[in-house]
Amino acid sequence: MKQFLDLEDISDVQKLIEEAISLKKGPFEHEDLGKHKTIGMLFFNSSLRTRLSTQKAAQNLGMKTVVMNLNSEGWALEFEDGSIMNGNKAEHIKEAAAVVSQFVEIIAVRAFPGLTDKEKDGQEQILKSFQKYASVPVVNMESATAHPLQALTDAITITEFKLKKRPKVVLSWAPHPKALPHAVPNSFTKMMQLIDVDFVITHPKGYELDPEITKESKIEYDQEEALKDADFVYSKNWSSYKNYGKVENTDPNWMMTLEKLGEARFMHCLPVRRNMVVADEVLDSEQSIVIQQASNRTYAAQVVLKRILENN
Ligand code: SN0
Repeated sequence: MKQFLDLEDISDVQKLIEEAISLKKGPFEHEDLGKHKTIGMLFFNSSLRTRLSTQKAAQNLGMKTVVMNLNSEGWALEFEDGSIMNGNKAEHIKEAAAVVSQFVEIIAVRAFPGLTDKEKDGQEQILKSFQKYASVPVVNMESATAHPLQALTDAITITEFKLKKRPKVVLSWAPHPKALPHAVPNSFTKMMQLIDVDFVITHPKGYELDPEITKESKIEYDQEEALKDADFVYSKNWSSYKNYGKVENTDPNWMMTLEKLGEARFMHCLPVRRNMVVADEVLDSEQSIVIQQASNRTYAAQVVLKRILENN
Protein backbone atom coordinates (compact mmCIF):
# COMPACT_ATOMS: atom_id res chain seq x y z
CA MET A 1 0.00 0.00 0.00
CA LYS A 2 1.54 3.30 -1.12
CA GLN A 3 -1.04 5.63 0.43
CA PHE A 4 -4.55 5.42 1.93
CA LEU A 5 -6.85 7.98 0.38
CA ASP A 6 -9.81 5.65 -0.07
CA LEU A 7 -10.82 1.99 -0.07
CA GLU A 8 -9.48 1.60 -3.63
CA ASP A 9 -6.00 1.67 -2.09
CA ILE A 10 -6.74 -1.74 -0.54
CA SER A 11 -5.96 -4.61 -2.92
CA ASP A 12 -6.76 -7.52 -0.58
CA VAL A 13 -9.45 -6.51 1.89
CA GLN A 14 -9.88 -9.96 3.44
CA LYS A 15 -6.16 -10.31 4.13
CA LEU A 16 -6.04 -6.79 5.54
CA ILE A 17 -8.89 -7.56 7.97
CA GLU A 18 -7.19 -10.78 9.10
CA GLU A 19 -3.89 -8.93 9.55
CA ALA A 20 -5.60 -6.24 11.65
CA ILE A 21 -7.13 -8.93 13.88
CA SER A 22 -3.72 -10.55 14.33
CA LEU A 23 -2.13 -7.15 15.15
CA LYS A 24 -4.65 -6.90 17.95
CA LYS A 25 -3.14 -10.05 19.48
CA GLY A 26 0.43 -8.78 19.11
CA PRO A 27 0.33 -4.99 18.77
CA PHE A 28 4.07 -4.50 19.44
CA GLU A 29 5.39 -7.16 17.10
CA HIS A 30 6.44 -4.57 14.53
CA GLU A 31 7.68 -1.85 16.87
CA ASP A 32 10.92 -1.46 14.92
CA LEU A 33 9.16 -0.75 11.64
CA GLY A 34 8.47 2.89 12.45
CA LYS A 35 11.66 3.59 14.39
CA HIS A 36 12.97 7.13 13.74
CA LYS A 37 9.86 7.87 11.69
CA THR A 38 7.12 10.40 12.41
CA ILE A 39 3.50 10.74 11.37
CA GLY A 40 2.10 14.27 11.05
CA MET A 41 -1.61 14.32 11.81
CA LEU A 42 -3.31 17.43 10.46
CA PHE A 43 -6.87 18.22 11.55
CA PHE A 44 -9.18 20.77 9.96
CA ASN A 45 -12.06 19.38 12.10
CA SER A 46 -12.74 17.93 15.54
CA SER A 47 -11.65 14.43 16.43
CA LEU A 48 -11.57 12.10 19.43
CA ARG A 49 -11.30 8.49 18.21
CA THR A 50 -9.36 9.19 15.04
CA ARG A 51 -6.84 11.34 16.83
CA LEU A 52 -6.21 8.94 19.71
CA SER A 53 -6.38 5.66 17.79
CA THR A 54 -4.11 6.82 14.96
CA GLN A 55 -1.54 8.05 17.48
CA LYS A 56 -1.78 4.78 19.37
CA ALA A 57 -1.40 2.82 16.13
CA ALA A 58 1.66 4.82 15.09
CA GLN A 59 3.23 4.44 18.54
CA ASN A 60 2.60 0.68 18.50
CA LEU A 61 4.72 0.62 15.31
CA GLY A 62 7.47 2.64 17.00
CA MET A 63 6.65 5.92 15.25
CA LYS A 64 6.58 9.37 16.77
CA THR A 65 3.50 11.53 16.30
CA VAL A 66 2.94 15.24 15.69
CA VAL A 67 -0.61 16.55 15.84
CA MET A 68 -1.77 19.94 14.58
CA ASN A 69 -5.22 21.49 14.54
CA LEU A 70 -4.66 23.45 11.36
CA ASN A 71 -7.70 25.71 11.65
CA SER A 72 -6.61 27.15 14.96
CA GLU A 73 -2.85 26.54 15.07
CA GLY A 74 -1.56 26.80 11.52
CA TRP A 75 -1.55 29.56 8.93
CA ALA A 76 -4.81 29.82 6.99
CA LEU A 77 -4.14 27.84 3.81
CA GLU A 78 -4.89 28.78 0.21
CA PHE A 79 -5.82 25.85 -2.05
CA GLU A 80 -6.69 27.63 -5.32
CA ASP A 81 -4.04 27.56 -8.02
CA GLY A 82 -2.87 30.95 -9.29
CA SER A 83 -4.79 33.00 -6.73
CA ILE A 84 -3.55 36.45 -5.69
CA MET A 85 -3.16 35.94 -1.96
CA ASN A 86 -4.29 39.38 -0.78
CA GLY A 87 -6.93 38.07 1.65
CA ASN A 88 -6.80 36.10 4.90
CA LYS A 89 -4.91 33.09 3.57
CA ALA A 90 -1.23 33.36 4.52
CA GLU A 91 0.24 30.19 3.06
CA HIS A 92 -0.35 28.14 -0.09
CA ILE A 93 -0.84 24.37 0.11
CA LYS A 94 2.06 24.01 -2.37
CA GLU A 95 4.56 25.21 0.24
CA ALA A 96 2.68 23.86 3.27
CA ALA A 97 2.48 20.25 2.04
CA ALA A 98 6.05 20.30 0.73
CA VAL A 99 7.35 21.73 4.01
CA VAL A 100 5.43 19.30 6.26
CA SER A 101 6.96 16.52 4.12
CA GLN A 102 10.43 17.63 5.27
CA PHE A 103 9.59 16.76 8.87
CA VAL A 104 7.37 13.67 8.75
CA GLU A 105 7.35 10.36 6.86
CA ILE A 106 3.53 10.08 6.63
CA ILE A 107 0.92 12.86 6.52
CA ALA A 108 -2.60 12.10 7.76
CA VAL A 109 -5.37 14.61 7.03
CA ARG A 110 -8.93 15.21 8.25
CA ALA A 111 -10.98 17.67 6.19
CA PHE A 112 -14.80 17.58 6.24
CA PRO A 113 -17.01 18.86 3.39
CA GLY A 114 -18.60 22.30 3.32
CA LEU A 115 -21.95 20.63 2.45
CA THR A 116 -23.02 23.56 0.29
CA ASP A 117 -21.40 22.73 -3.08
CA LYS A 118 -21.76 19.07 -4.10
CA GLU A 119 -19.33 19.32 -6.99
CA LYS A 120 -16.63 21.06 -4.95
CA ASP A 121 -16.92 18.57 -2.08
CA GLY A 122 -16.75 15.74 -4.64
CA GLN A 123 -13.42 17.07 -5.89
CA GLU A 124 -11.79 16.44 -2.48
CA GLN A 125 -9.61 19.52 -2.92
CA ILE A 126 -7.92 19.46 0.50
CA LEU A 127 -7.03 15.74 0.56
CA LYS A 128 -6.02 15.69 -3.12
CA SER A 129 -3.90 18.84 -2.75
CA PHE A 130 -1.95 17.26 0.08
CA GLN A 131 -1.45 14.18 -2.09
CA LYS A 132 -0.31 16.33 -5.00
CA TYR A 133 2.12 18.59 -3.18
CA ALA A 134 3.42 16.31 -0.40
CA SER A 135 6.44 14.14 -1.12
CA VAL A 136 5.42 11.53 1.49
CA PRO A 137 2.37 9.19 1.62
CA VAL A 138 -0.98 10.63 2.65
CA VAL A 139 -3.62 8.93 4.84
CA ASN A 140 -7.29 9.95 4.85
CA MET A 141 -8.61 10.50 8.40
CA GLU A 142 -12.07 11.45 6.98
CA SER A 143 -12.35 13.64 3.94
CA ALA A 144 -15.31 15.35 2.26
CA THR A 145 -16.72 12.12 0.85
CA ALA A 146 -14.90 9.19 2.49
CA HIS A 147 -13.88 7.74 5.85
CA PRO A 148 -12.01 4.59 4.84
CA LEU A 149 -10.33 4.00 8.24
CA GLN A 150 -13.79 3.86 9.81
CA ALA A 151 -15.06 1.45 7.15
CA LEU A 152 -12.06 -0.82 7.68
CA THR A 153 -12.76 -0.73 11.43
CA ASP A 154 -16.38 -1.66 10.75
CA ALA A 155 -15.39 -4.63 8.60
CA ILE A 156 -12.97 -5.82 11.30
CA THR A 157 -15.74 -5.51 13.93
CA ILE A 158 -18.32 -7.39 11.85
CA THR A 159 -15.78 -10.12 11.13
CA GLU A 160 -15.05 -10.51 14.86
CA PHE A 161 -18.67 -10.53 16.01
CA LYS A 162 -20.45 -12.42 13.23
CA LEU A 163 -22.05 -15.74 14.14
CA LYS A 164 -22.80 -16.85 10.61
CA LYS A 165 -20.76 -16.85 7.43
CA ARG A 166 -22.89 -14.26 5.66
CA PRO A 167 -24.57 -11.97 8.22
CA LYS A 168 -27.32 -9.51 7.37
CA VAL A 169 -26.10 -5.92 7.83
CA VAL A 170 -28.48 -2.94 7.78
CA LEU A 171 -27.37 0.68 7.40
CA SER A 172 -30.25 2.60 8.94
CA TRP A 173 -30.54 6.39 8.52
CA ALA A 174 -31.32 8.24 11.76
CA PRO A 175 -32.58 11.73 12.55
CA HIS A 176 -30.13 14.45 13.62
CA PRO A 177 -30.47 18.20 14.24
CA LYS A 178 -27.43 19.12 12.11
CA ALA A 179 -26.45 18.51 8.49
CA LEU A 180 -23.85 15.72 8.56
CA PRO A 181 -21.45 14.51 5.84
CA HIS A 182 -21.88 11.41 3.65
CA ALA A 183 -18.35 10.17 4.28
CA VAL A 184 -19.22 7.47 6.83
CA PRO A 185 -22.23 5.95 5.02
CA ASN A 186 -20.36 6.19 1.68
CA SER A 187 -17.35 4.27 2.92
CA PHE A 188 -19.44 1.81 4.93
CA THR A 189 -21.52 1.03 1.83
CA LYS A 190 -18.41 0.54 -0.30
CA MET A 191 -16.91 -1.75 2.32
CA MET A 192 -20.10 -3.84 2.61
CA GLN A 193 -19.92 -4.34 -1.17
CA LEU A 194 -16.39 -5.75 -0.71
CA ILE A 195 -17.07 -8.29 2.06
CA ASP A 196 -19.44 -11.25 2.21
CA VAL A 197 -22.60 -9.82 3.83
CA ASP A 198 -26.29 -9.45 2.97
CA PHE A 199 -26.43 -5.64 2.92
CA VAL A 200 -29.50 -3.38 3.02
CA ILE A 201 -29.71 0.41 3.30
CA THR A 202 -32.84 2.01 4.75
CA HIS A 203 -33.68 5.73 4.79
CA PRO A 204 -36.57 8.08 4.10
CA LYS A 205 -37.28 9.00 0.47
CA GLY A 206 -35.01 11.88 -0.58
CA TYR A 207 -32.05 10.60 1.44
CA GLU A 208 -30.56 8.43 -1.31
CA LEU A 209 -26.76 8.43 -1.18
CA ASP A 210 -24.67 9.06 -4.31
CA PRO A 211 -25.88 6.36 -6.77
CA GLU A 212 -22.28 5.93 -7.95
CA ILE A 213 -21.57 4.64 -4.45
CA THR A 214 -24.69 2.62 -3.68
CA LYS A 215 -24.58 0.96 -7.13
CA GLU A 216 -26.46 -2.36 -6.87
CA SER A 217 -26.80 -2.26 -3.06
CA LYS A 218 -30.36 -2.90 -1.89
CA ILE A 219 -32.36 0.12 -0.70
CA GLU A 220 -35.51 -0.57 1.35
CA TYR A 221 -37.54 2.52 2.30
CA ASP A 222 -39.59 0.61 4.89
CA GLN A 223 -37.31 0.53 7.95
CA GLU A 224 -39.22 -2.29 9.66
CA GLU A 225 -38.95 -4.46 6.56
CA ALA A 226 -35.24 -3.66 6.19
CA LEU A 227 -34.49 -4.57 9.81
CA LYS A 228 -36.09 -8.05 9.62
CA ASP A 229 -33.62 -10.76 10.75
CA ALA A 230 -30.73 -8.28 10.89
CA ASP A 231 -27.50 -9.44 12.52
CA PHE A 232 -25.88 -5.98 12.59
CA VAL A 233 -27.62 -2.61 12.55
CA TYR A 234 -25.49 0.45 11.81
CA SER A 235 -27.34 3.66 12.58
CA LYS A 236 -26.06 6.86 11.02
CA ASN A 237 -27.42 10.21 10.05
CA TRP A 238 -26.45 11.92 6.82
CA SER A 239 -27.84 15.04 5.21
CA SER A 240 -29.68 14.86 1.90
CA TYR A 241 -27.42 14.20 -1.08
CA LYS A 242 -30.04 15.09 -3.69
CA ASN A 243 -30.97 18.38 -2.02
CA TYR A 244 -27.34 18.72 -1.12
CA GLY A 245 -26.47 19.26 2.53
CA LYS A 246 -30.06 19.91 3.63
CA VAL A 247 -31.85 18.49 6.69
CA GLU A 248 -35.21 17.52 5.23
CA ASN A 249 -36.42 15.10 7.87
CA THR A 250 -36.01 14.77 11.64
CA ASP A 251 -38.83 12.24 12.14
CA PRO A 252 -38.12 10.60 15.53
CA ASN A 253 -39.72 7.37 14.25
CA TRP A 254 -36.41 6.65 12.49
CA MET A 255 -34.49 6.56 15.81
CA MET A 256 -33.13 3.11 16.72
CA THR A 257 -34.85 1.38 19.66
CA LEU A 258 -34.42 -2.03 21.29
CA GLU A 259 -37.69 -3.20 19.79
CA LYS A 260 -36.55 -2.35 16.27
CA LEU A 261 -33.07 -3.77 16.86
CA GLY A 262 -34.47 -7.24 17.64
CA GLU A 263 -31.59 -9.66 18.15
CA ALA A 264 -29.07 -7.61 16.17
CA ARG A 265 -25.82 -6.02 17.34
CA PHE A 266 -25.82 -2.23 17.29
CA MET A 267 -23.03 -0.26 15.61
CA HIS A 268 -22.23 3.45 15.18
CA CYS A 269 -19.01 5.25 14.32
CA LEU A 270 -19.48 7.77 17.19
CA PRO A 271 -19.91 10.50 18.29
CA VAL A 272 -23.60 9.70 18.65
CA ARG A 273 -26.48 11.82 19.92
CA ARG A 274 -28.41 9.81 22.51
CA ASN A 275 -32.18 9.67 22.19
CA MET A 276 -31.96 11.36 18.80
CA VAL A 277 -30.08 8.80 16.67
CA VAL A 278 -30.45 5.90 19.11
CA ALA A 279 -32.26 5.35 22.41
CA ASP A 280 -30.33 5.03 25.69
CA GLU A 281 -31.74 1.51 26.10
CA VAL A 282 -29.79 0.40 22.99
CA LEU A 283 -26.46 2.05 23.80
CA ASP A 284 -26.68 0.84 27.39
CA SER A 285 -27.49 -2.75 26.40
CA GLU A 286 -25.20 -5.69 25.75
CA GLN A 287 -26.25 -5.60 22.10
CA SER A 288 -24.35 -2.37 21.54
CA ILE A 289 -20.78 -2.93 20.31
CA VAL A 290 -19.90 0.73 19.73
CA ILE A 291 -17.06 0.71 22.27
CA GLN A 292 -15.49 -2.48 20.86
CA GLN A 293 -15.93 -0.90 17.41
CA ALA A 294 -14.14 2.29 18.54
CA SER A 295 -11.38 0.15 20.05
CA ASN A 296 -10.80 -1.43 16.64
CA ARG A 297 -9.92 1.97 15.19
CA THR A 298 -6.38 1.39 16.49
CA TYR A 299 -5.92 -1.84 14.54
CA ALA A 300 -7.43 -0.47 11.34
CA ALA A 301 -5.01 2.45 11.50
CA GLN A 302 -2.14 0.21 12.53
CA VAL A 303 -2.55 -2.24 9.65
CA VAL A 304 -2.74 0.67 7.19
CA LEU A 305 0.34 2.44 8.62
CA LYS A 306 2.21 -0.87 8.70
CA ARG A 307 1.50 -1.54 5.02
CA ILE A 308 2.51 2.02 4.08
CA LEU A 309 5.77 1.79 6.07
CA GLU A 310 6.53 -1.53 4.37
CA ASN A 311 5.96 -0.10 0.90
CA ASN A 312 7.63 3.29 0.98
C1 SN0 B 1 -18.99 13.31 11.72
C2 SN0 B 1 -19.71 12.69 10.52
O1 SN0 B 1 -19.07 12.53 9.46
O2 SN0 B 1 -20.89 12.37 10.64
C3 SN0 B 1 -17.84 12.45 12.16
C4 SN0 B 1 -18.11 10.98 12.33
C5 SN0 B 1 -16.90 10.16 12.56
N1 SN0 B 1 -19.92 13.49 12.80
C6 SN0 B 1 -20.27 14.68 13.26
O3 SN0 B 1 -19.83 15.69 12.75
C7 SN0 B 1 -21.24 14.74 14.44
C8 SN0 B 1 -21.46 16.15 14.90
C9 SN0 B 1 -22.62 16.35 15.85
O4 SN0 B 1 -22.83 17.51 16.16
O5 SN0 B 1 -23.29 15.42 16.29
